[in-house]
Amino acid sequence: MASKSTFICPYCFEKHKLSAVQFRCTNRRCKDVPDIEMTKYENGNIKIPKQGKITFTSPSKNPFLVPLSAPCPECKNVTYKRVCPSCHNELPESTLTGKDMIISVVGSRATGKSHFVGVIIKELRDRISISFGGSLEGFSDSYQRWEKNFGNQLYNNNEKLELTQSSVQNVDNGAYRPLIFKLKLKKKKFFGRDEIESFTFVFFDTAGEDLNDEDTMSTVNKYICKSAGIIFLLDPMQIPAVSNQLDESVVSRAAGIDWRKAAKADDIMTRVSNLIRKDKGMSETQKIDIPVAAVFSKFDVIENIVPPDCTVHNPSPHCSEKCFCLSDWHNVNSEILALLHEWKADAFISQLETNYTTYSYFTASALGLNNNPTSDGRIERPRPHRIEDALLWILKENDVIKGKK
Ligand SMILES: Nc1nc2c(ncn2[C@@H]2O[C@H](COP(=O)(O)OP(=O)(O)OP(=O)(O)O)[C@@H](O)[C@H]2O)c(=O)[nH]1
Ligand SMILES: [Mg+2]
Ligand SMILES: [Zn+2]
Ligand SMILES: [Zn+2]
Repeated sequence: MASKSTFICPYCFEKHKLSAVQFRCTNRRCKDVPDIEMTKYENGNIKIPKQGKITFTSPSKNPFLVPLSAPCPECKNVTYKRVCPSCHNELPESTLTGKDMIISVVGSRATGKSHFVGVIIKELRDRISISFGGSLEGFSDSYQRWEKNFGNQLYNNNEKLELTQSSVQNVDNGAYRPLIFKLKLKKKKFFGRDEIESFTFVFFDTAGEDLNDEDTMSTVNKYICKSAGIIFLLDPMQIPAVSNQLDESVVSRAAGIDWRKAAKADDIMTRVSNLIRKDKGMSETQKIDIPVAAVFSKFDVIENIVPPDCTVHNPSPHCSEKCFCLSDWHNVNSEILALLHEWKADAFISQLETNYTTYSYFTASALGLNNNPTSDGRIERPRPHRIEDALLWILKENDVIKGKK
């Protein structure tokens, strides 16, 4: 394994030497001190800083290795909590070893990003990880933040989520502060011995509002450039050739906003591509090698206008087959590409094909069939359709799971 001497924080995106990593005391009885770094990260008022336990560095002889624990200089208790020197957020092990899998979910306003993220995390934990012989654990307070910002609303109150506020105003959403989960997978070894492999997913749920100009994007959305995969959501309600075929009341319940006010998907794709090229110092003509899954969201609403013999109507086979089924994937990809052509979304297709080396088309419904929100925002418990396809494809592209004919 290649060692590295620097890391990039998934919260504030500052680059640091491994030797600069700090520890935070976890002893409840130890004194609280003003935490200027965390206050700044949360856009708080530094004249009335947030209080927190003391942070400190612990010298290491090896610049490629951060000690696992260190004693607090105040109370002498040993702590295992490692934090970023700039923002004081807790750092996962994978950040320090460079094995984070950053999944960026992007798309115009109201395309369904937050519902997608909120539901896929629940599914990963309760179903997807289990069918691949693994488990999903929240890192730090990610699970609690998922419950507060997504889970309670969707699964306890049975209400749809609000549109995400810009990270410039709200630092508590899944856009500014990513949701970090550890996925553990069982890897079959020879001689019947199982080994556990662990991956850290860092989910960013962008606010569509923040994807409207490159200046805001380059400060709040730097993570896109570091992604292991990009899930790009396309809202069929924002395509006139689709919404014209549907009942107006159905469209308004699924749309979230007036589609004429949303930025066009191809414009967002252009901005995202520019941002990545700038960050990586690439020329205009070089293609970007981050896998992009272009996903039609809200499949439940377009179900009846998609030809009935299409594979996309069937439930996703990957989890029950415990592998990524290549034949299903090929069918879905070509069906959705054909629909995009039919619906005159050629500008988006050519943006994707000229800017990226690896891309594929999918569809998903986070809420599930016959679960379009009512006009006052009520839903039944989400029962997603094919929500895992795009993510599993990204895992296949990153060699985490295998594809099978
Ligand atoms: N029928 C149906 N409607 C959905 C689904 N997912 C989202 N919606 C609708 O789309 C609206 C917007 O969804 P969000 O997930 O909030 O959209 P977003 O992309 O996060 O929007 P921003 O945060 O503003 O960028 C919701 O209020 C729902 O009305 C789905 O799976 N099915
Ligand atoms: Mg949102
Ligand atoms: Zn940081
Ligand atoms: Zn202490």
